[in-house]
Amino acid sequence: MVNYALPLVGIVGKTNVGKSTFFSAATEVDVDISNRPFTTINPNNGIAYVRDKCPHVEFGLQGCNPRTGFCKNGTRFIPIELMDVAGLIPGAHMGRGLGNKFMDDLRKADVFLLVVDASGSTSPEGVPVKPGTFDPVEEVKNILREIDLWFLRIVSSNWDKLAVSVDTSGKDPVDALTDKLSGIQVSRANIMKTLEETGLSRKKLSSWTKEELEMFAFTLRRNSKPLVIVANKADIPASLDNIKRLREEFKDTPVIPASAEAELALKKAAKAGIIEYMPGDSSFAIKKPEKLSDAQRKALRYIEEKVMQKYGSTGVQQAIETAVYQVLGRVPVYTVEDPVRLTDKKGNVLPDVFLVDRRATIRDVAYLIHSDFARNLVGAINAKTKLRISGDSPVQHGLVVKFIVA
Ligand SMILES: Nc1nc2c(ncn2[C@@H]2O[C@H](COP(=O)(O)OP(=O)(O)OP(=O)(O)O)[C@@H](O)[C@H]2O)c(=O)[nH]1
Ligand SMILES: [Mg+2]
Repeated sequence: MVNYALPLVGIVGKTNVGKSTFFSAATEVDVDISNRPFTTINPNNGIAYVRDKCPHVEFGLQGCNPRTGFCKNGTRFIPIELMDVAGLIPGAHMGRGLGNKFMDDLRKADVFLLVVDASGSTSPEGVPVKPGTFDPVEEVKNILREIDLWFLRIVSSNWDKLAVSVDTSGKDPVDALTDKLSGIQVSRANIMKTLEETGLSRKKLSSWTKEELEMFAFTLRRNSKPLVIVANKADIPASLDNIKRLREEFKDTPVIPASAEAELALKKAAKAGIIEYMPGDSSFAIKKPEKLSDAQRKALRYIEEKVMQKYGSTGVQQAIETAVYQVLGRVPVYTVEDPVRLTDKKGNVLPDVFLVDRRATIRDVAYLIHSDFARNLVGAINAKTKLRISGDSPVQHGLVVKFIVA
């Protein structure tokens, strides 16, 4: 049994901006959606996918047998975990709205999708208003501040006690901080990087000022919870100009225009057999135009004109892939027993694929299967080149590999 953690992508944002719509569109899980603040209270968990060109095509095989996810028209859909939580409003850290404690549900997230109402048609409290009334740039700043303050709450809890015990016992502060923050998916490397960047690596923990603790928490948040900005409600015309401004303002963060509502409608129409549509596609085809109601025809025309022609896709699939591939730097690696037929022992074609860090080695992938397996690894075969490679070779996107074990 293969056991490995899927990348966990957390959806955060102001209340009533379309987070649950995005979640539902991506996972096809039905959840509460409505045009009022604080519809979601408890977190929603589901499986979404990143796409990859399935290697079975390049190898000239008829198809494949994924153990998880699926393959359609030569596109492999590889599972990831998606989580949708309650919405934040300014002052959440002081308990306004639903507060920010529910962010703890997202402490294990590897990356965040920060969903923003690009049309500016919801107030900072999530109340619906005329498009263009509010500024999504301010909205992103507000949410980043609330996420930072959530981090600060975690970092500073029991701080004095920790600081004194580290300073008096001579324990390595990096070890102590790594232990303390393991619950929020912060690595040792990230803690070291953050200490360097903030100039705090040589300063005794008990002598950190309030400002230094804040700087540490905020920098650590940036280093350990990278994000993608999802400029949602892009179908509303007021969004176009705001998306430009978001890109100018947040230069280091990908900004993906999206219409979660359009993706949800297309997925439902495809399920009902009304249209032909694959997630992430730049268009859809109506199967039986004569069967459409006027309302359906109008809705599909709206999506075609306001979303597909303008942005090239609904952005939902693109946002998830930007988070997993570009920001997190994961790459798909396929493992097989037979490097010619690309099968496992039972004859399943390309059954397993792992989303691993692009800096991983072949041995690291073997570890995901079993530690004994990795220890006894003597090399591997790259199924595409049929060449033998060493366990220390780096992985690449789309690598198909057979392990050689002593
Ligand atoms: N025009 C437009 N409306 C959208 C889009 N996505 C979501 N909405 C609408 O926005 C409203 C809020 O959607 P939800 O998905 O419930 O928002 P949320 O962020 O989960 O809200 P809370 O759980 O209450 O914080 C609903 O009326 C959706 O139909 C979109 O892409 N375009
Ligand atoms: Mg919601």
